[in-house]
Amino acid sequence: MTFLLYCLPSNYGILSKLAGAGYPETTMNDIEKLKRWTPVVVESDLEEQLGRALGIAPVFCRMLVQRGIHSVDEARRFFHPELEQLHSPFAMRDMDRAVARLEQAIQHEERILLYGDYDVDGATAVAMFYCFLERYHRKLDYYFPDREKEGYGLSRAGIEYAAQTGVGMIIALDCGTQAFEAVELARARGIDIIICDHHLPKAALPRAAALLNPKRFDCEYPFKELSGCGVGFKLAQAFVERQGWESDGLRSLLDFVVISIAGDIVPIVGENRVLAYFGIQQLNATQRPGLLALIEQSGKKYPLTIGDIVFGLAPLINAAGRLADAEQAVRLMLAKDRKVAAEYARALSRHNQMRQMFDRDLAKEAEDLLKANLRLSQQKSIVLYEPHWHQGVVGIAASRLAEAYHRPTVVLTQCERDLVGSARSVKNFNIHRAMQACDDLLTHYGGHHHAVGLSLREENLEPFRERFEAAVRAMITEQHLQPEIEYLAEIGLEQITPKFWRVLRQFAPFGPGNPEPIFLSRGVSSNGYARKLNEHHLQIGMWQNGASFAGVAFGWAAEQARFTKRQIFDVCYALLDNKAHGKNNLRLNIKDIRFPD
Ligand SMILES: [Mn+2]
Repeated sequence: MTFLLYCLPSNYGILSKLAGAGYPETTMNDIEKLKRWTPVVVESDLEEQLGRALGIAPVFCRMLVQRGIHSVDEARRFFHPELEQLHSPFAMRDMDRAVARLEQAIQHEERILLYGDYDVDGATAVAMFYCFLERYHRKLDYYFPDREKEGYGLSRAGIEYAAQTGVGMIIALDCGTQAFEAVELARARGIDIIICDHHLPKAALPRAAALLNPKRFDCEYPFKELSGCGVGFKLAQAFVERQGWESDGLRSLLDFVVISIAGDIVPIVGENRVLAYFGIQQLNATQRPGLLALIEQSGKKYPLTIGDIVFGLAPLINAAGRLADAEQAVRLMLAKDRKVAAEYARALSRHNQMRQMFDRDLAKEAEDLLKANLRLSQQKSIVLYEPHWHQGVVGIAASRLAEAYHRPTVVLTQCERDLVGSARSVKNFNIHRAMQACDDLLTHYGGHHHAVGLSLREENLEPFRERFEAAVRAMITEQHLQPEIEYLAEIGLEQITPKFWRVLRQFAPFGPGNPEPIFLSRGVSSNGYARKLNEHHLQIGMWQNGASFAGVAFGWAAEQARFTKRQIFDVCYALLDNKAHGKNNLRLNIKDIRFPD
C-alpha cells in the first residue's frame, strides 16, 4: 500500500503538495493551529559518549542516538553499510520450505506464476523476482489482479488463471497473508503457493506451502520492516546461498528493491538502510532500458534521491495499477529495448495525468463535503464517501486529507455492491487498531499501523462512521491532532559550513525512520529579498553572524510584504541541495517561520 506521510523525505512542504492537488490552504479554524516546535530529545549521556569517541559535532551525535545508534561500532556500520550486514534469510520462518519448494519447481521445470499486488511495491517485487528467476528458469509468467473486479490480493480469478495455464507453483509477492480462500482454492487445484508478504497477519494464517512474512507472530526474523519486494529479495538471497553461489549477482536487483522501499514508505533503518544505500547507487547506475525510460519520463535529475522515487518514479508505476493494470508497469520495467521502453513510459505518464485529474476532482468534492459538514470540527476522524470517486485515487486522497486536517481519515467509493476504500493515519496513531474496533462492520480490512485498506456493506456505513469515530476518540490524544515540527538542534546560520554539509550527507539516504534533520535558527535577519516563485511559494534571503542563505518557504507567498530589510524572525528548516544548479548550492527548505509578536 502506498501513501504519503508527514515524514516524507522531500523538498516539498505539506502546503505545496496540498496546494498542488487543489486542497485548501486554510483549514477549519480550530484545526488550523500554530505548529508546535519541539526539540528532538535524546539521552544526553549517550550523545556525549559518542561525541568523545567519534569526534564529530554534537548535533550529529544527537542524530545518531535518535536513530538508535549507541556505540562506535553501530555508528561505523551506519556510516559504512555493507551487504554482509544483511541478515541471514534463513532466520525467516518458512524460508527452508520456500527454498526447497522453489528448487523443486526449477528442477522439474514447473510453470511458475509470479502474483503481485498492483501498487509500486508489488509491481517492483514481480519485476525483481522475474529478473532474478529468468536466469535459471524459463517457464515464467506473472499476474496482477484487476483492482476493480478482483480487488486486493490473491483472487479466485488469479488462481483459475494459474490452473488454466498449467502453473505448478505461485509466488505471491506483497500480498497473500490473509488469502485464506484463494490458498484453499489453489490447494484444490493442486497448486502450491509461496507467500512473500509484509502485511499484518490475523491470528490464523492460510495454509500455504510457505508463508514468508517477518510480521508473523511466530517469525523471529530480526528486522520487521522489509517491503514486500524486500521479502521477495530475501527469498532470492536464500536461494542463491543454498546453491552455494556468490551473492554478487543479487546486488543488481537492488534498483528494484530501493524503488519499493521508497514507494511503500517503509522506514529506512536497519536492513532497509543497507538495501536502500546500495539500491540507490544501483538505480543511479542502472542500465535497464525500462528503468532508464521511467527515470527520463519522470523528469528527475541525477543523482536520484529517495524523494525523486517517491515523487517521480513511484507515481508513474502506481498510475498503471490505479488506472489501467499493473502489468503495464512490469512490462516497462522488464523491457529490453529502449524504444519500446520509451513508448511504455509515455503510456504510464498519460495514465498518471489522468490520475492527477481524478485526484483534483476528488479533492474539490471532498473539500465541499467537509465544508458542508458542521459536525466535523467537533470530530476526531474523517469518513467520506461518494459512489463515483475513482477507486485508484482514494488512497492518495485519504493521505492528503489526513495530512491537511490532522485526523485519521477514511475515503470510500463504491465497488459493485460494497463500499471500498483507504484509511490513512496521523503521526504515531495506530489506525489498524481503530479498525479492529469496527471488525464486525467491515467485510474486509488489512494493512499497516498507518494505512489500511477496507471494504464494507453500504448499510454499515453510518454505524461504521460512528464506531470509528468513537474508537479514534478513545485512543487519540491532543498531540496526535496538532501538527508538530521536531527540530534536531538550534544552530546559527554560520554553523552551516561545507564540512557540516559533508558530514550530514553521510546520513543519506534519508526517509522515514531516518528523517532529514530540521534545524532552528533564532533571530535571523531578512536581507530584504523576497520573491514569489509562483502563487504559493516564496524565495527569501536571510543572514546571521556573517553567513547568508536563500531559502524557499512553501505556502508563504501571501506573506511576501513582511520580509522587509532587517526584519528579524525565527526559522525552522531542512537543508536542500539544489541539484538544478549543477554544483553544490545549499538552500534552506523552510518548514515554518515565526515573527516576533
Ligand atoms: Mn507493500
